[in-house]
Amino acid sequence: MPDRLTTQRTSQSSFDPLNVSLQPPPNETEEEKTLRLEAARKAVQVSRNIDAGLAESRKAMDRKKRAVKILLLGQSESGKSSVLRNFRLAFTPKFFETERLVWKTVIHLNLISSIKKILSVLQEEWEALEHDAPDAPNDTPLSSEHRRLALSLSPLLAFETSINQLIASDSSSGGYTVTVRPGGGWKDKISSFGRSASAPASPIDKSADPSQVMQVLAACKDEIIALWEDTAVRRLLNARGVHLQEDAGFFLDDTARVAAIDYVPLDRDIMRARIRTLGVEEHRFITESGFRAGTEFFITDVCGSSSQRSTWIPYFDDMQAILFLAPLAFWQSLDEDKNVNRVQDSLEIWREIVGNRLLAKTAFILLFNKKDVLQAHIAAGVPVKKYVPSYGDRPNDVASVTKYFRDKFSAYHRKFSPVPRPFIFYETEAIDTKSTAIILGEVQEQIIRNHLKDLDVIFTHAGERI
Ligand SMILES: Nc1nc2c(ncn2[C@@H]2O[C@H](COP(=O)(O)OP(=O)(O)OP(=O)(O)O)[C@@H](O)[C@H]2O)c(=O)[nH]1
Ligand SMILES: [Mg+2]
Repeated sequence: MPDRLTTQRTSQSSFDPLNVSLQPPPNETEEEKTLRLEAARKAVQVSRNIDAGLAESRKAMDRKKRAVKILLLGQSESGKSSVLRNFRLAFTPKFFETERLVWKTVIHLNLISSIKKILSVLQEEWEALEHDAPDAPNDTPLSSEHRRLALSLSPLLAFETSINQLIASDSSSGGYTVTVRPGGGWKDKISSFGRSASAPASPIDKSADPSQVMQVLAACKDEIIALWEDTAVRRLLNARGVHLQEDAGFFLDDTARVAAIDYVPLDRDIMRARIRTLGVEEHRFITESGFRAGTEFFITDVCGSSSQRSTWIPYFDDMQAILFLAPLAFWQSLDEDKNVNRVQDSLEIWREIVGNRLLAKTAFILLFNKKDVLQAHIAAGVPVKKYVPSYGDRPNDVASVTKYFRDKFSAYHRKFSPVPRPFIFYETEAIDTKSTAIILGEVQEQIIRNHLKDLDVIFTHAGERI
């Protein structure tokens, strides 16, 4: 009885070369026939798999086209990753919850980084004393008690090195900022320790176990507080220009809470944790809550360091919106170049980005982030004119400073945009999750509304409706 494949083939045109090649050879044995049919079945299966794969990738492309794509830009430490964390807290709270304990390890590393800085200042002081002539006057504020404290805290440094080796990129070792390998793999590495019931195999593994760090931190809690609250240590830090309170990821004032064994990071702690983004990270998620729950987002977060900005360009294509983070830290220079004022740097990037033709259809949303830090500096009387002479004799208050810089950003936006587009601007404080959630809700709504409008146009032209 002819098989189905043979029947189909014979019913088609005999001029089809494929058809001809699939014809059974003359004098085919039963065994050859079985093999041939098996090969044909496999070929059909392969072809179906390819079709399914193509359909799947077409669907994925279509999904990506409909998804909302946002690019976070701005200099290093402007708050891009913090805004992303706020986004996840506001719109994917269940997912956010699954990562809460991972942040505990990052916060512990931030705390140890601050301790490491204090210990290195103490060490420098002791080394300077050793190099002084024996009869030189010894006016160091440090005593043997400081040596004891430093010694008792030194094991923390070994833990920090081990955990960094576990999660960090090769280029980051030895610094004070937590830097992880690109992608989310580092989070799995931290979580896997918590999940594993068995003890780690080697001593290095053991010291990289975040729960071990937790134990040691809890045991050293009183020494950490004593060191940080010591007036001689504070004086020495001031004398050397080390202002830890101004550092990103500063948790020394919260040691009693953060180093407690049962510490669970608060939302605000997670927003204050510092972890430098390396490379470009694309985060895809579907919103669980909010006005338009179920919307798919692709949010791309980048590294803001000057040397990494060329890596942003490939991600310009097909973005609905750019959230541009620009803290008004007029008193600060870039870490990577002390001669460049931070606000001037933000303005330069802004000018280039708004003028980029690849982004002509992209909405720009400017966030003057770190509003709280600006308020604190203005309240402390830091004069804008000293750092930005063109500010002149305008009033040294938050409203005037904000207006001054907003006008500059707005003028660049108007002058350099390839097409006219609205200037959208917010003042934000990414460590305040409530106010940030409200702003992100508005931003999300604007972006989605524009995106749906665009999609409608695209799909109507193509003859299909979404
Ligand atoms: N006080 C205050 N701190 C903030 C605010 N926004 C962000 N931070 C902190 O600033 C530090 C840097 O923020 P990130 O979000 O890591 O900065 P980033 O732009 O992603 O930096 P890179 O990854 O290096 O490009 C973190 O410790 C944040 O907690 C804010 O509005 N106020
Ligand atoms: Mg970042």
